[in-house]
Amino acid sequence: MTKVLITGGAGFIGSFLAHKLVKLGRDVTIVDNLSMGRKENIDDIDVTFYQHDVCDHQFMHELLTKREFDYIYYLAAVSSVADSVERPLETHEVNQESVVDTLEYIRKQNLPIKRFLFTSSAAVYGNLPDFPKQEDSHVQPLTPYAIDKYASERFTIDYGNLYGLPTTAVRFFNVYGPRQNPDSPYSGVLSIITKCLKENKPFTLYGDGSQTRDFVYVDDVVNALMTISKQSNEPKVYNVANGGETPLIDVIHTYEKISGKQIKIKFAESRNGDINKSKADISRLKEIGFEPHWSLEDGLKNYWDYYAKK
Ligand code: UD2
Repeated sequence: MTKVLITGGAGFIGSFLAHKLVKLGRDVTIVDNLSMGRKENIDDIDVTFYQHDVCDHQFMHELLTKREFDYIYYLAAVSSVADSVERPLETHEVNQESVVDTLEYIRKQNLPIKRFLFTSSAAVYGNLPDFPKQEDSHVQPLTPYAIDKYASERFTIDYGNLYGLPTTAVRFFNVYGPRQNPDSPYSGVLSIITKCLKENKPFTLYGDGSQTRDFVYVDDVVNALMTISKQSNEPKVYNVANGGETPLIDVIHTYEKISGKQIKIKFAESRNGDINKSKADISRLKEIGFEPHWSLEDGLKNYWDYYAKK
């Protein structure tokens, strides 16, 4: 049976990936310290779960040797940019050192992996004018989070180029869907809007709502990861996005229609460093056979239905 490790597998994206892989009959192991993830995200699937920190190198080494995974999806991270600005050294240990340590251990021990996939972020592109963002557009990592994501992504690719490890990295754009944790002010904006709609609470809109994002539904993200990990090509980076661009205010109005509810908007100053326009060029992903299946409207419908049913 194919053995898969998902670090961060109890989190929002990781748990969707775990559900899909279990459905496909894979033997799935999850390492997650539950700092952002939740155990209930994976309670209903048959996985081996370790509540553990990926920074515990000894633990990770023993696990990697014992299980000899075929596929490793590296999603464990401190995903809050604000947190990385507050605690650059601690977040660096998770967002970069743990990744390099894992790659190095695989190299030194000659572990027989089929694919190591690291999840990076559109944050690496920063605020430069290149548009839409292509994988070889200029980068401008502006925060410790973005610096670590970029460096880990480069290490991942380099371990492929220098030592022949089968590696890949992806850059996530604005992923949304059920189970995204809305509890931090820096959580995905759609998880916050969903919570406000559900609880009839006002939503604080930073800026005038004209800022655009490339929103991609979590189901499409999982399909993109599956498509990418099947490739046996040289180490590459892929944008994972929908390839569309929607102003935030339009998203809010669409969601209001779908939910049949009106949201009370409190306008506030734009956030420091907020990006005005974001959109991915996903031709590289399309070249290997991926097509996004979820329009923003369908994704939002599914998202809302998930809560309506609960
Ligand atoms: C995303 C990533 C972030 C980093 C960044 C790089 C998420 C959740 N965040 O930030 O980690 O990679 O891209 O570019 O994927 N907003 C509001 N009200 C709120 C919350 C947000 O108006 O309560 C606005 C926010 O100011 C921004 C937009 O909504 O203009 C999207 O915010 P976000 O935090 O979901 O995502 P983003 O693209 O800023």
